[in-house]
Amino acid sequence: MHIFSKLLVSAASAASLTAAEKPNVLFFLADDHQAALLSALGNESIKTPHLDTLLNRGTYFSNAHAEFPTSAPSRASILSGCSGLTHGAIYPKWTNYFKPELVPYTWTQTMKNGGYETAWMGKWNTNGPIESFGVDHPSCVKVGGMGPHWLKAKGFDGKTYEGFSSTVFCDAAIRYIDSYNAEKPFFMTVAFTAPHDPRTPPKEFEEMYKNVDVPFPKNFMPNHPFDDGYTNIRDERLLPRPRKKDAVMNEIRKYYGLITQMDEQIGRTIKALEDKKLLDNTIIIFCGDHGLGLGHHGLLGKFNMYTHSTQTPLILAGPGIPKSKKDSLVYLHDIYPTICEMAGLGIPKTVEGKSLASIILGKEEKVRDFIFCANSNLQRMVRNDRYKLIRFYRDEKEKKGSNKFVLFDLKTDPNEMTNLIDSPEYADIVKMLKNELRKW
Ligand SMILES: [Ca+2]
Repeated sequence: MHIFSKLLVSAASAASLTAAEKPNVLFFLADDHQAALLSALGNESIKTPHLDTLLNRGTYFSNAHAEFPTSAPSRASILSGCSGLTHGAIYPKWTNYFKPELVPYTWTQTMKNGGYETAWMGKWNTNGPIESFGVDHPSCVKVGGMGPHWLKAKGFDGKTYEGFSSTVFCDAAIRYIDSYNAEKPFFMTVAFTAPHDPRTPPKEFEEMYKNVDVPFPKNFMPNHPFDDGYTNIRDERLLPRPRKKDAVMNEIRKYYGLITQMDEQIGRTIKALEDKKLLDNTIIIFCGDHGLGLGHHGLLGKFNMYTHSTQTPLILAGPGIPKSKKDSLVYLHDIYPTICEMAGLGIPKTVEGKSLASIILGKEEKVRDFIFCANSNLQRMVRNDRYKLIRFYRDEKEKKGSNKFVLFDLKTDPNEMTNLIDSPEYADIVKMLKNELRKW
C-alpha cells in the first residue's frame, strides 16, 4: 500500500508512519506564473517538458487561487496556511508585515517539529529571518521582492555562487540532494524569482522564442477600460499605454524564455532526486505565488482580480497521488495542511486553509463553495464555480480607482470580457455574491 493511502486509512496508521516511511517533500514555487501557462495545458508555443511530465503523473488543480495576488501576501499565506486578513502581510495595508505570533506555526516550522529536515533555496520575501521560521538549511537565499536575475548568492557551505537566478537556486537544491543522508525525511522549497520581471532570460532562452508566433491574449486591450486603482503601479509602467501588439508580444516571448529556463532547472533537480533513488518517495509540488497579466485586459501586472493573475497552475505528484485534473476551488494556502495530512503530521489550529487530500484521493469534490480575493483597499472579488463578482473601489484621498461592480460568467466567458452586472436575469446571482462578499 502506498504511504499516502495507508495514511488515510485511519488516524492510527498516520501516526504510525516511521521516519523512513514519511515522504520527502520538494516544493517548487515560481514567481508570477500565469494561470494555465504550461505546454501540457494546451499552449503549444511554450516549452515546459519537465513541468508537463510532472503534471502528467500527478494531480493538477485548474482553479488554484492566490487570495492576495502579489508576492509578499501570497507567500505569507502559503507559509502560514492563513488568509491575508489573518497574517497581516498585505501591502500597503493591514499590518504590512507577517504577524510574529504566527511564526511558530508556519509550514516550515511545523515540518521541522514533525521530524523533517527543512531546506530553503531562493526568494525569501517574508518578514523576519528565515532561521526563525524553522529552516535548518537555508542556501542561496535571495531576500526581498525582486531584483536582477544575474545574481550572487551565499551557499550553505559559505561559498558564493554566481549565475542566473533559477540555475543558482537549483544548483543549491542539487547540492543538498547530493549530500542528503536520509536520517530524516526532507522538506525543501526552491523559491524562484522567475518568471518575474526583469524579463531577461539567458540569451539561449531569449533566442528560442525570438521568431515564435506566441499566442496573443484573447482578452488583449490597449488600455484597461476604466481606472482599476493600479494604473500607475510599477508593473503597469513596464510598457507605455496604449499597449502595442508588438511590444506585448515581445514581453510574452521573454516571459516564456524565463519559464522554459526555469523548467530546465526543475528537470535537473528532479533528475538529481532520481539519481539518488529518492524520486519514488518524494512528493513534488509546483505552483506560482500568483499569476500575471501580459496584455490581458490592457494590464501588465498582477494587481487585479482577473483569472490570469489570481490563478496559477498547481500540481502535486508523488507517492499515492493519482494522475488527475481537479476543477475544485482551492487556495494556495491549502497546500500546507494538505502536506501535513499526507505526511501524517497534525495541522496546527492556526491554519485556515483546508487539506485537499480528500479531493486528491477522489473522496470529495470540493472543500468550499466560494473563493475570495483582494488587493489592498481597491479591489475585492468573490466567485463560485461559475460566476465571478469584482468590486472596485474609489480612493478619493489618493484619487484613484473606480466605484464599480463587474460580473462575469466564467463558463460562457472564460476570458472575462462581458460585464453582466446590469443584465436583469443575473440580479439574483449578483445579490447572492454581494451577500457572500459582505460576509467575508
Ligand atoms: Ca510574485
